[in-house]
Amino acid sequence: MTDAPKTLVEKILREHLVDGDYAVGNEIGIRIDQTLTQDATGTTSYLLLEAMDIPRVKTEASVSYVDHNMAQFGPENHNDHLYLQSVAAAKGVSFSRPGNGICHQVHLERFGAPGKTLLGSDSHTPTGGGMGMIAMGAGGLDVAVAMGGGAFYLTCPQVIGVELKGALQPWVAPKDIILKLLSVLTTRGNVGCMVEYFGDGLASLPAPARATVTNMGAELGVTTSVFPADEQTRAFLAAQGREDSFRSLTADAGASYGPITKKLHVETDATTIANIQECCTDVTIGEANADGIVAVTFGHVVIDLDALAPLAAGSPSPDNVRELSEIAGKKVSQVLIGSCTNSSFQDLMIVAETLRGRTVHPTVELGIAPGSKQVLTMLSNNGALAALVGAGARILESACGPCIGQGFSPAENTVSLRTVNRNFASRTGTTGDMVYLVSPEMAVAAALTGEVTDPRTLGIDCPNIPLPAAFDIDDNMLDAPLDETAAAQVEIIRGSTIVKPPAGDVLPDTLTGEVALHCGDKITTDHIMPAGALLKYRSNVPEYAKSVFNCFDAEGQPTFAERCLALKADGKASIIVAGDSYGQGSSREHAALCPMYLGVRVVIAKAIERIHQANLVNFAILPLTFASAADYDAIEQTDQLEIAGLAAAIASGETVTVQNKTKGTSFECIVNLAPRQREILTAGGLLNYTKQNA
Ligand code: MIC
Ligand code: SF4
Repeated sequence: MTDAPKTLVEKILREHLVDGDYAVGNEIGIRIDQTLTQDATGTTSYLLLEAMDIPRVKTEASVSYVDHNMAQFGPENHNDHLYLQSVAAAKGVSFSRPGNGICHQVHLERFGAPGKTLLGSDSHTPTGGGMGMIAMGAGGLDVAVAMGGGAFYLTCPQVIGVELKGALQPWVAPKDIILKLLSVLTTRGNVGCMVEYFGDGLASLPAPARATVTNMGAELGVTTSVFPADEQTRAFLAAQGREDSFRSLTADAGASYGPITKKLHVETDATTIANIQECCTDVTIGEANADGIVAVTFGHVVIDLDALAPLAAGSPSPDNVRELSEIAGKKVSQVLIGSCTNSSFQDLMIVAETLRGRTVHPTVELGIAPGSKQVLTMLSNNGALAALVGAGARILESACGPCIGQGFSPAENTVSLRTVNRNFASRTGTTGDMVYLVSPEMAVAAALTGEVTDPRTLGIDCPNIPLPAAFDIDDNMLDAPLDETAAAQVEIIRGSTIVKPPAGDVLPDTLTGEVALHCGDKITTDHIMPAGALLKYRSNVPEYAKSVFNCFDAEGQPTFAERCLALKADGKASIIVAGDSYGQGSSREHAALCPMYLGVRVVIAKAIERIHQANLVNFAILPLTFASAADYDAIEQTDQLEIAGLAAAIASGETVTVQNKTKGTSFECIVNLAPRQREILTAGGLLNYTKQNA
């Protein structure tokens, strides 16, 4: 018997398989070749690495980046940087110093390599998929385990095939590809899948363009996205002086994708269903059930690049995708070009050449944050920086900055066009913000006209910016790992604002608690654990935890944190009840760690996103899903709940009964845990589990 043709995903995963059987839906453990951390999740990750007594990392490459917490109001950020630099030196980790750039951009430039696995404590780690890597986001504790040589556990994925045909037309951008895909797959219902790109359209897409697509693929809620490694990949690696890292990698001829089934609502999801019908092969739509839900099945997605037009996604969700005709002419008062999605050399050269000799519209503030020191150096050496500055752009540092609400917040009731990947409510730092996620091409058009403008109508020729034959390479801001002797001499610097994170503990067999919050669909990690000006408290859980769910706090009323701490003092657990897609967005484990500190022990939702579910388990919070959506409506905030027989349910149960003492009712919840997650919860969290299994 000959082997069935394999997808690229299957090939790379099989090469790294260390535990479990490769079958879709199974839990599998894979070897991790590379890790990355960034400072906002990194301090916790390294504190946990230290708590696990791991003397030195065992990966091929582990890199610690500083790019998020850069504002430095008070000593917290700099304390973190010094801790991170010293702990990296002590543990054999490379350290990318503040100023060297955004983790994903720098990793792509200097470390990405086809066929490797990469685990990062940041949800946009899939950027590396643009170079044929299986690159995934995870909580910092999972990354710490991987740095220690432990396997990473994931659901063996269903592979969603995306065929790209033709070639992008002038002023239409890689960003439009991922926005189009978001309009088809949405941010919901893709947990446990990976996306794989193929088709003749790949030939004209350079690696950084592909990286834009895989970066924002995180918004689909898939585990990662991957492009084959081909001549474009080789050219990028060669231009980075790293051609020796190249390896050609594609799916086998005849590899098949799908069928993929999505459960959608006939009325509220009507646009998505129409988009699936327009863009997918072999679409079938089942009968609607009593709740109006239909099963929509398709083979693979096809995107015709020749026919693609510029798109935009409006607040508060990256899948709120709009045709330009719907929003053209809207006044724009702020434009931000940057972030790990769109700040490559080619992106910023298109912007610079469009702005050259022109002036930013008087009613617009334009901010530009180059993705890395390499990008900024090249713009400065070739004169493009002068064109940007000359046109009136405000040059921001090479870091996340405004993307995570660190400054450049828009004025009230104004529209901000951003090339970033997320437009969750208030992420900019302004309540009620109105953000459109767009390509650099569309962003620069609005910067010139002061309104949402189709760049094809500018009357300017679209600049043609080929991939450079050689990038400027200078790794002087990248501290190489120390050898073991030198590492042993390093003293780890710990400022007083760095507080040891709390560990989890075993859940009681009978849990009594109160519904501390009843919230709706699409609650993101930015709702749970806001960043922006609070980001500097990442290394101090008791301080940061004061702001958990602060978007739901009402003036003059006790905050969510205060209510939870009062329940904890009373010996009661806090329980969160939520709708669909709970925990979307970031990998920040603080969205589990801080609630755990407050006494949250259970989350009951209609559905929970992958990284967040793993973080809950790692910090010994039980994730449950409603067996019937009607039970979500019947439960209210402050209801008293009791769940008995938890130990057995966690060990092997498929369901658990929840008594609602306030209403005198009971309902069933599904215990949807992989075998290893059951063991982690039984041990009282991943830290305890890892110590027990060391
Ligand atoms: C984000 O884009 O939301 C972040 C900030 O990069 C997060 C990580 C964090 O919260 O520190 C992410 O994407 O995982
Ligand atoms: Fe940084 Fe924004 Fe990218 Fe997150 S999405 S890593 S905050 S640039």
